[in-house]
Amino acid sequence: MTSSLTFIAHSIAAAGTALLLGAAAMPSFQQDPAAASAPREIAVVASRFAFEPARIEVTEGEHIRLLVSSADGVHGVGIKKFKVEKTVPRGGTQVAVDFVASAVGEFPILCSEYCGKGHDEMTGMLVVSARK
Ligand SMILES: [Cu+2]
Repeated sequence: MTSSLTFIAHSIAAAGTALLLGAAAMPSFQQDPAAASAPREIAVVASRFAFEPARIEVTEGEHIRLLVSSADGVHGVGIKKFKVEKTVPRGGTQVAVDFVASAVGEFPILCSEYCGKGHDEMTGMLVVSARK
């Protein structure tokens, strides 16, 4: 019984929906907030031609979930270092992008879908600082 509940909770987390509900229902998710099990969610809005926030600061080893939505047309979000590559549809639907910030440094966040004449300038920066 316990293992099937755990499986269900993991399925909810993997689907990227109702994570907070899942965490509330499953106290095991909250036993160590610093641990990698519960991702840190960061909302990002893509628009012509910028990401907001343009600079995202995280700590090495953190499990990050970017919730990316578009304020206008189709965009993409790409962070090559962490093999992130997702299309962000028009209409404001949030796309969940999960990764572990496993390397220290500054990594460009690029729009991976051509979105107009400012597309090439549409960049953000993921800043991963060393764990203290
Ligand atoms: Cu774009």
